[in-house]
Amino acid sequence: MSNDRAHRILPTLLVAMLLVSCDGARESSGQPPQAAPPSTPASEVTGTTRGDFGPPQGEPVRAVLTSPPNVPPPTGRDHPAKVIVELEVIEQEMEISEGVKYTFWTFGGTVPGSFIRVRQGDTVEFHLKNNPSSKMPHNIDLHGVTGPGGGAASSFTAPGHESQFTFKALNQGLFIYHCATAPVGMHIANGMYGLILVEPPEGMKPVDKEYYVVQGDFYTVGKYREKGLQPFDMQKAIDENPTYVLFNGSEGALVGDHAIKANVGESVRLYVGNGGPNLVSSFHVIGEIFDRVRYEGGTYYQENVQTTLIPAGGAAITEFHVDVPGSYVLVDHSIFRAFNKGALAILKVDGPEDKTIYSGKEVDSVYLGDKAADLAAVTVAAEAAASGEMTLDQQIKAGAALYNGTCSVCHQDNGAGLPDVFPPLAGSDFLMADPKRAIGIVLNGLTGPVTVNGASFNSVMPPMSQLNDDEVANILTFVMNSWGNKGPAVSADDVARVRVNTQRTEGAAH
Ligand code: HEC
Ligand SMILES: [Cu+2]
Repeated sequence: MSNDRAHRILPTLLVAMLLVSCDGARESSGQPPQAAPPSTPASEVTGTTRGDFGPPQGEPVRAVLTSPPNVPPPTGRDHPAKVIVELEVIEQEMEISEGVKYTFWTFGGTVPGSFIRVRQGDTVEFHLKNNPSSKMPHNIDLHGVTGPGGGAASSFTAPGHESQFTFKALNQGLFIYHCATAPVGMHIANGMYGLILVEPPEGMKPVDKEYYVVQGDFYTVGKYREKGLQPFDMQKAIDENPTYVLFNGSEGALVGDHAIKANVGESVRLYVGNGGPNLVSSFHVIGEIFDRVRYEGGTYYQENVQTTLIPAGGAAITEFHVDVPGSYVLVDHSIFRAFNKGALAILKVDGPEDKTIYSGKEVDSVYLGDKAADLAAVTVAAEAAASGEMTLDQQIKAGAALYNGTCSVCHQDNGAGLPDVFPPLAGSDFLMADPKRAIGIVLNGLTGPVTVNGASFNSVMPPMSQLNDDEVANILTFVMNSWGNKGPAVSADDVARVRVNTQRTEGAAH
């Protein structure tokens, strides 16, 4: 028996032995999700079956490519075909966060790149174009390709050129593709990845909604949400210290009007990838349980899963039903990434309540924080500040948006605080007595007894030094000019001076 064959048969034997030994084990668990094609011998019914179903039949077909979060329709074929894929590399500036631009390198103009869907056994004729406006050469390594470099060796493409190679999609599954041109890490960090689904011969089980989501980590010279065009930071990338961790390449990609949607009672399938380049994803949907996960994008599935691990350069297919309306939050459950680096997306479910499943009180702000706010005012202020024409009113509006979800959780929406716990900011004599001191309070936090308007507090405010200078300035300007307060405007330079002159212990955030 050849090594290769042993690999294929051994898992079958092991599964068979396990099933025999644990009487009454549910037949479905760990079994292949779909029946094998009729022609496959029983001994070969494992996920490792390679699907060479002979030469392509019929006229060549052109693959339908879609931009995220959309997924192409099923191939709907019962025979192998020749499938032509045309993908163009485009380097372009796009928004990575509200008011923050980044020069992305893309497959098809989006991050992740276009979704490719073929059937196991198809012969894929791949055309890679590199737009004439590109500055860099690029290529493609598809993890669904059997052959050296996954296509990379045959697809090196200079700006304004096109290359072509052909492969047979032997293995079914969900695969990452990415650029593999040196420096590889930089090409991936700039957004050069996407997913290719190789359907099983009998197709995927029909569901009501399918979506395409890929996580990636990004490295900018500026701090998180620092406005303007941000260059790539090679040292942060080497240190694996991302500024942003994002779904679909932008903080705004899947929130607000761009949230993915479903209706109560529907089944949802998410094709989820992780482009990396560095981080592993603990993919979770807050408020949902995956009925099934085809972990690692392979053939086997796990059931009733809370969080699934998606390696860099890997994928998973998650399936669930939505029973109750509301906002479901997709996160990387390495949770600082969700709330402080952007790894957050929304699935908005509409339809009637079902109080037998969930009582129905929905508080969006618990998990959404400032993502529920409209941060456009922040961009307006940043642009005005850049041209030296920011008005007090613009700064207050930007500060209001940022206060919401940042300070409001403790000091409350109306600035009144909570008796004995959080001091008021509205009408605070302590705050207004020394406006500059407030900058230090936000950057470094506050502990120990304080007296505000005659009431004493002795609690802890955590340092909020993750906020950038503009954000602190805008928030404090808003706070000092709201709810009856009448104070000065705080500038980003004021904040920068306090930040620089603050001694912090080794390792503390700046
Ligand atoms: C996690 C809760 C929490 C958050 C979030 C928070 N604070 Fe505080 N803040 C406190 C507490 C508690 C105190 C009192 C600390 C003490 O007793 O020493 C305080 C005190 C203050 C004070 C001085 C006392 C007063 O009422 O004038 C200011 C000013 C202030 N916070 C501003 C802010 C601003 C601006 C933000 C948002 C950037 C913010 N805080 C976010 C809990 C919080
Ligand atoms: Cu590239």
